[in-house]
Amino acid sequence: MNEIDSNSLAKIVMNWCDQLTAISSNPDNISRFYLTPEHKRCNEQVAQWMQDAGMETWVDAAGNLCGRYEAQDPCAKTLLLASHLDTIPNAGAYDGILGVLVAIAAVKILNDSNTRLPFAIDVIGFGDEEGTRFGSTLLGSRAVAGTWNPDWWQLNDRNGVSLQQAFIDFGLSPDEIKNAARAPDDILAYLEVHIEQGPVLEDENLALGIVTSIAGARRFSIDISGYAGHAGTVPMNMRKDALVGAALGIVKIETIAKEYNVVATVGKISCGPGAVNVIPGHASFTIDIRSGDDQLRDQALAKIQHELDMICVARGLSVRWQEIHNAPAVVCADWIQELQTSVLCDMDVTPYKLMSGAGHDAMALADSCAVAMYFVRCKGGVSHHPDESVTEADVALAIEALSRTLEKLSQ
Ligand code: HGY
Ligand code: MN
Ligand code: MN
Repeated sequence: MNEIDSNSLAKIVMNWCDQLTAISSNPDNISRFYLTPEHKRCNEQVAQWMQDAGMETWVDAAGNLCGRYEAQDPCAKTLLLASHLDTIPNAGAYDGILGVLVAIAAVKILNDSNTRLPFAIDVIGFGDEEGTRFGSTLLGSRAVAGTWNPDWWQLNDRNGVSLQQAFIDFGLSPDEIKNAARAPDDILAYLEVHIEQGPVLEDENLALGIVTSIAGARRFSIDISGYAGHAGTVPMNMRKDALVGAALGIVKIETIAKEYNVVATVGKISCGPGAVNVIPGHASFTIDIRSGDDQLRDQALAKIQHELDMICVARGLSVRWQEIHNAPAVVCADWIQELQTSVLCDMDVTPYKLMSGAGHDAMALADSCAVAMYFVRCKGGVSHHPDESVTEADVALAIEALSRTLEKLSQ
């Protein structure tokens, strides 16, 4: 492995990350959502970098950007190197993005040395991992896994645009979504490079890590209905205040999550009619609950649902739960973890293994093939925040590790 390749490529990848920060729906921060003009511009820009690295590119039926580097044998299986190009609102520059660009760099090393492998490589930039626009997540990777759920077509964004309409507006045909699916037999494996989004590697003073498993996540939107009323005339003990019911429920969520040692987050809340002098008649909020142990997570969830029911009964409120996402915990393939371990040992990097609390597109592809991930250290473990950062040196090691992994997979 030529040392200069990965160092010079790391500089290029960091510059690419910087360039993509400018492709945002908000001039003041990084916000790039599924099936938007920014998604299209990002696909076009990254496709150019893929083509320069010797790949044929296309946008699949789900809006994912794909780049293909052919094998020696056109009938060979395909290795998927992927991550996502969409972001949360006010995002950092590396969540998802880094994995796609590091994969392009690894292919560029092959192309520059006219090397063809016994498998093809498809680099995929998924269009929607975060679920920011429509609430449900892993939409792009689930289309590739062939597990698209037609119920999703009716999901609406905050402007009331349905996923189905957004497809049409983006130039895609909802009827053709099945064309994005990859036949599991055609896939050699799935490998993703991603920032850790946590503090462990930095704490261990390590640049890279091998992911053992990915926590399972379930997301719900919860609607509480009470009765709107005059803030000045309705006595406190006669109110059906939906927001107070939600607030008490949210505190319970935190308490139960700690009790069960799972993680649960209420990331969005709203109430209505939304006037300073009106008792809220309805309140809506989301919950994202995760654990490496799906059963434990579901036990905690059942307790939360029971407690929220009790609060609502006591206050004359009603509650409705709608599940918007359910991704079981995933275990990364042992055989690839062993290969990753030998790669890092060859690089004199401690082959540190860790679990992922964050969700990733690898979860969706686990239905189709063996999946594995490398984590890259990120400063302070900060992510889902503009302060998210990685070092060029760590990116160079990630490129080298991925390139060596391709070599070992070829043997
Ligand atoms: O929410 C997650 O875990 C991921 O960053 N989408
Ligand atoms: Mn994320
Ligand atoms: Mn991510």
